[in-house]
Amino acid sequence: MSAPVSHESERPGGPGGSDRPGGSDRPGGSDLFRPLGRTRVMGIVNATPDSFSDGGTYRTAEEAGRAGRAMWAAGADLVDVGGESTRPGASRVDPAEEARRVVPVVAELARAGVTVSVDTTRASVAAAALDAGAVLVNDVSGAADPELLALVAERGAPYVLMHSRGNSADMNSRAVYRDVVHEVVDELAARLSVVTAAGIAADKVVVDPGIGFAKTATHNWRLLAHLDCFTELGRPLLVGTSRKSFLGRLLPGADGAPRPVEDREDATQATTALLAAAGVWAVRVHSVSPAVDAVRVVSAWRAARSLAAPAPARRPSQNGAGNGAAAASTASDNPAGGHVHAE
Ligand code: PMM
Repeated sequence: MSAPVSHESERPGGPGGSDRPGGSDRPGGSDLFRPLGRTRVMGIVNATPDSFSDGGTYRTAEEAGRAGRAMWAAGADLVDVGGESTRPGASRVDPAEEARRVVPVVAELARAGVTVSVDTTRASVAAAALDAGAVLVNDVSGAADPELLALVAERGAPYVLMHSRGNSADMNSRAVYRDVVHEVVDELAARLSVVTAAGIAADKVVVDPGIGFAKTATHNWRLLAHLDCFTELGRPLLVGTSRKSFLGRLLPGADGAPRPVEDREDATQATTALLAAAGVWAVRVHSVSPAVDAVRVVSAWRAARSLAAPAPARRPSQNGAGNGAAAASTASDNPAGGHVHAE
């Protein structure tokens, strides 16, 4: 993650950003693209029996709504409500059933003043969710359905264009790339043309590399390491790493088995910090409160880096070679020595 990837020019007012969580820097639906000088946090509410992480967590729309409101209270900028699992191998849900799962949750959250997005690939579900108060359509299909695009264009809604190949039945077999970063960027650029040709204004589109969608763990890491390549698309970037299997594979247990979903939260927050430092528009997470904290930490770090004062001079060492602690503090104080971009 070597360069800022958002198009935001503002900087936070001071270390830690402003008054998070739930403060006045949290914009409503019409303000989704207002520069905040920080990464937004999108909380996930999957009203599904079978999503890989939180599937089956909520028995009723009221429970899902309560969870969404708790995310909002914890400082989420958006809450993304989905009614169909997208995990590889998941079977498709009837659109009427998907709407039955999603719409009451969207309606309850919107009534409570929460900025809601709907995670769907279907025009009928998106229409019902927008009617119920959703302000953003999050389409993991990669703009596969012209009907959905026409609906989003007609409503003038902001739209997330996520990269994927195929569907949940065949996406794993399609995870074959020569150069995953440039192929994903090029494929998103091609789909962006389809989206705008369908009448969706380019300035309403968010792009997403689709971590875990038709990608191996190696592909995911390469994409995360080269998000700066996505700036050529000229659109804000949303990234969803939360609890995904590439984190489980990175952190196997003593038996070699991937770390289970429920124990991937700390690793998720490490990716949140990296993504915020890279300047993405938003991260999509199951656990909002630690993500909000991670974003605040990065805001403080970025603010300190952008202060006019030069980096502290290196102290002459007593023995010429220095000791470990001195070397470590010098490396972290010197912007040129860090791994992540200078602003
Ligand atoms: N990942 C999932 C579902 N929807 N939407 C976007 N834009 N980006 C993602 O990475 C993404 C998504 C799968 O995760 P989940 O089943 O926990 O929601």
